[in-house]
Amino acid sequence: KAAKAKAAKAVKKVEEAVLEVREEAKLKDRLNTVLEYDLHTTPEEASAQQMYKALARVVNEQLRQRYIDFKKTKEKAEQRDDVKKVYYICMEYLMGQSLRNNLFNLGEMEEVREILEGSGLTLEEVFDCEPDAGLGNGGLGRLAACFLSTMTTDGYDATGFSLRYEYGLFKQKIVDGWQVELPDNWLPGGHVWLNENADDPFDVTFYGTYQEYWTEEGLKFNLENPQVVQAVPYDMYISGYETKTTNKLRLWKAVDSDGFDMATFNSGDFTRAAQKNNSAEVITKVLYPADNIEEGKELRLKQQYFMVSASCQNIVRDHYKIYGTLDNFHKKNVIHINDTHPALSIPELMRIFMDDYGCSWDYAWERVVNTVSYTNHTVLAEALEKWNDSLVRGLMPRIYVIIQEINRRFRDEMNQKFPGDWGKIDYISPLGDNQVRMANLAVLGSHRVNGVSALHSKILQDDLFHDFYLADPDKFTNVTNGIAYRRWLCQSNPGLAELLDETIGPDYRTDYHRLADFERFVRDETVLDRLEEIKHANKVRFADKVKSVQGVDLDPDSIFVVQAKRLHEYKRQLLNALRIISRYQALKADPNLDMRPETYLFAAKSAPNYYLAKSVIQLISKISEEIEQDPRIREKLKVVFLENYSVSMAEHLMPAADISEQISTAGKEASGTGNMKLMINGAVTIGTMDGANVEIYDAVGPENIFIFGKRVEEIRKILSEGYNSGAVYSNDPVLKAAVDRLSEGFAGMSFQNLKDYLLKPGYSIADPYMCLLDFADYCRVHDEMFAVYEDRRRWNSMSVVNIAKAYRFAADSSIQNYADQIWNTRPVLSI
Ligand code: 4GP
Repeated sequence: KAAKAKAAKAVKKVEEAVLEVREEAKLKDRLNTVLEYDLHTTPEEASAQQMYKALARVVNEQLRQRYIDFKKTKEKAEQRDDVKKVYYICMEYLMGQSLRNNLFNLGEMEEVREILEGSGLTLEEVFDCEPDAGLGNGGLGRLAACFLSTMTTDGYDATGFSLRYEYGLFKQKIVDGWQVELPDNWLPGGHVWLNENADDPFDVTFYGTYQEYWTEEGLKFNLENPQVVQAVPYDMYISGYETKTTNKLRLWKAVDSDGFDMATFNSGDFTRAAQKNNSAEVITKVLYPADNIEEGKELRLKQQYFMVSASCQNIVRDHYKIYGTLDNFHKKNVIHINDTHPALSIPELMRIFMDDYGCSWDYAWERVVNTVSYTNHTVLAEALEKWNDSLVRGLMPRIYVIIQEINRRFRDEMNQKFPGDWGKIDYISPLGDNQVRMANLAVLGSHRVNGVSALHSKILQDDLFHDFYLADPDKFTNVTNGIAYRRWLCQSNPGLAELLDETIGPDYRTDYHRLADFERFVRDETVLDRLEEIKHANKVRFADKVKSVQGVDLDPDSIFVVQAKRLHEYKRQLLNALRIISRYQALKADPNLDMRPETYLFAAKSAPNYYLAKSVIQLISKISEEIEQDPRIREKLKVVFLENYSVSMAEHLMPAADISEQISTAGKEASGTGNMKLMINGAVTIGTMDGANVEIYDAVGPENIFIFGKRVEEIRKILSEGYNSGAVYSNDPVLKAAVDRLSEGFAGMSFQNLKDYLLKPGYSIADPYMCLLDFADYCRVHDEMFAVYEDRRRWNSMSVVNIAKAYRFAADSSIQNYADQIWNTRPVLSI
């Protein structure tokens, strides 16, 4: 029996090998066909660009086929009670490049490497031809991308919805230290991944004159002369790692529904004919380049409703097609709204249920609330969306009427809970002060609300949404963010991935818990030495990259200190800069200071109209410029502002970092995910007790992280007593010298404005994010950290613990939590 089983196993293996060889041959044949017939070249003569295009087409075709195959699996699951379709609606998906990711997931990287051998091209050269799909700003958009990819690997039936922006996040150029924005025209290289479905559009209605009237059947309405815009879907297939599951990200493009107005054009009014088209198509022209900030512009609201309306119509239609009823809508679908941007899903679903499917209010409301869930991503007051009533009413008259009714019923309900407490009720209502408050709408229209780290979720309950929490505590929960570690570790850091394969075995690639096994090697000298070599090699690789794109030399033997994230006051790049200034001053005073050379790497984009953030970029650039002019100092201290931070740059940067700077004012960073990407690549964190840093601290223990600064409660207390940055400044000579140096400036440019910001009236609060308050502690802990860095054995063992404990921040864990606590669903396929 045993021999038989063995033989059967051997036969199966041979069959698999044969299949693989055939697949490989197929891949090669298909590639050659595309090169020959579509691009009119040969594998030997193809340029890197042509090779990228051909490979992308072949891979996209493969994914399309897999998507079709997976549909059959999904259809079987439609009758299961424990499975729902997950729809993740988000204004941003920061996808980055796709070719490497897809080849890696499909297990085709080595085959393609071999195929390329004959062509004289390297994989890297080919990957470099792909523009990043930068359809997002920062944390929120990258999280959506990590989640969609992880849901796919983990076998969920998941669909992402967003917009097909013609221009992604701007390209950043630094000119004389100042950020300049250039358009990111990504489609010429990126559209190969977008599969147009011109036959399946939806109509989205704006404006019009709205009138209600009574008939025998009740209240009816009429909308005259609306603008109807067509939403045309473009599907990007999403691959998962070692799985048959294939999902899609559906991106909507706005198209003028009447087509081009030929009559007007023919009558000679060329401009008006073109303008009419433009007014529809401008909706999906460009991504708003602001992160953590409200953009109260009409076009932004139009974008939101356009995305929401097309997506919700699509979801309801597909459901009805399968089941022929909406009775089970909430049992079969999850609609997750990522931040408040898609909150109009709530009234839009009500509209579709009532107006298109003839449902009653109560029937519709029960289904909508039980389908929708909402994640909050920021507590910053300036990021909580509020829209003027008149804007909403003018743009979406029917939706406004529905929001009014939601508001009326909600206030009645709250009056039962908090009788007569109108102050409270006014505060949490969706309508008030002539505004539509999107956060209130999102909370009351969802059955679950979550924050993105334990601390942030607690702040939501205790503070931002406290009254909602009192009314319905069970609605609130936490799901800590996570990262797609197969991308951020296995793909970006092949050296480390190989070491993990050798030490703990490759199972960690499919089961994130296994990563924890790496901690066993915390005292293994061979492993620690390997880790040191891998980090060094990554630093060399990164230095080469920086040299080629920016012409700057980095010293791989220096310490790489990295702060990479959007530029924001609360993230406190200015605190980092102040400390660097004080380092510079110390070195100036004593150029012979015995120290290992330090390299400070900043990567950050600022919102285009955020003047203060742009000043900070300029400050960093000018410090860098001045230091470069001093040969004695530049050997020891180097500051580099990396231009045009993007997902693909992050993929090179994370593996090369020694130190991860996570220094936001406590209570302000909802979670952070860069902290997780750096940690899993072996960097050690210096940070405040904020966002997910708190959980990193819990995971690695106090001896493997460097914590400084005031805690949330301390900050609250100081603020209530009145924070006086001037007193902090006067009492600390090192700090004072650094701040004073801002007026004198760097490389001939004064930064008096930043000194004023930190100290002076003229700003309503001086130093609102308390850089000065945390400065001394920051410097003290940094010194400690540098001292520990010199103990290479200890440092590398800290790295081991950070890598091992990062298993807690695998997006797979977050997705499992969403599925269990919020969505109440399971995978269609298990890995
Ligand atoms: C970001 C938060 O600032 C960041 O802490 C969090 O990790 C990320 O969302 C994902 O949850 N918020 C935004 C935004 O990007 O635009 O509000």
